[in-house]
Amino acid sequence: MSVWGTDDMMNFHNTGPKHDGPFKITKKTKITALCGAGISAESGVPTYRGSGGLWNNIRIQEIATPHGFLADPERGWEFYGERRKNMAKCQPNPGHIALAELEKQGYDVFTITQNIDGLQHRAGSSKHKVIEIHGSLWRIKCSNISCDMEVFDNTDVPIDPSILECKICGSPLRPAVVFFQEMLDPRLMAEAERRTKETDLFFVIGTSGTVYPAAGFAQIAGAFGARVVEMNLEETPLSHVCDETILGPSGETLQKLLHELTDGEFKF
Ligand code: BV8
Repeated sequence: MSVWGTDDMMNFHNTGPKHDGPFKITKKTKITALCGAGISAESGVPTYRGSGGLWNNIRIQEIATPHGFLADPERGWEFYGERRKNMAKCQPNPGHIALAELEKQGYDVFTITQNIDGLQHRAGSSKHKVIEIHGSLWRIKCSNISCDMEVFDNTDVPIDPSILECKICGSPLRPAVVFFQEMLDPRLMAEAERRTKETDLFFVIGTSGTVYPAAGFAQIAGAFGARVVEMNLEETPLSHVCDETILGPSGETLQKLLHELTDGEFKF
């Protein structure tokens, strides 16, 4: 596994456990990107951990768990409403745009994002090419798991508090995101796993690799023969399962790498 900066980009090589020697991307290469908050950091969306991280200032148990949210939905919506307000001002950055452009230029690329900010869709990636594995802050659902109210889109900022009660069962409505201690959608998990297992090139972009089961996709990809390339500002607990770790902001490193690996064909 090699750790090197963006200026080594030109002599892209691989000393990872499974793959060695340079490689190229063609239109037949199956590419999958597992993304975390780091890919949105350059858009102004705060990350969760590290300096300025969202989780530094709140007790996760009280806000981002089902029982914590239900104990005080008003406090929950204060936290999530503030995040919606900030996210609404953010634009996709070259990291998101590189993945969307890769699809537009005819490459076989799929994104599994842990992010709930909707920026990969806004960058232009097709809906069926992005799995929001931890849900979306722009969708709302009933907190009562046995209620059959449909999840619905809502991008109002600020959100009208009078709508935050379920019309069917009277329970509080909540953001359609995956809280801690909550199962991920099994259909999304199955689709993400299927795609990961058939991937040739697996990017791990801007994630601390601390939250499971999402972080596990990097291991699965490697185990099923993919070349795993991490892009981050620093090494992470996933670095040891990656063939390479490229240090630098993903808004710069991703497009440089893709340009290099397609012999200059990919550019935007
Ligand atoms: C579940 C949505 C079954 C809400 C989130 C003990 C060990 C292992 C696992 C567990 C455990 N105890 C409990 C668990 C399971 C738990 C878990 O993994 N906990 C961890 C913290 C120990 N997982 C769960 O609970 C999951 N469900 O397992 O169900 C179950 C059922 C019942 C009981 C138990 C288990 C649900 C997990 C989903 C939680 N939801 N968010 C919200 O956002 O409010 S978590 C949150 O973390 C986000 O989803 C986020 O996406 C995710 C991962 O974080 P990252 O995206 O990686 O962000 P982070 O800030 O951490 O890192 C940013 C990275 O970017 C850094 O590395 C930084 O260097 C880099 N970076 C910064 N700038 C840039 C950059 N890189 C490149 N360029 C830049 N410019």
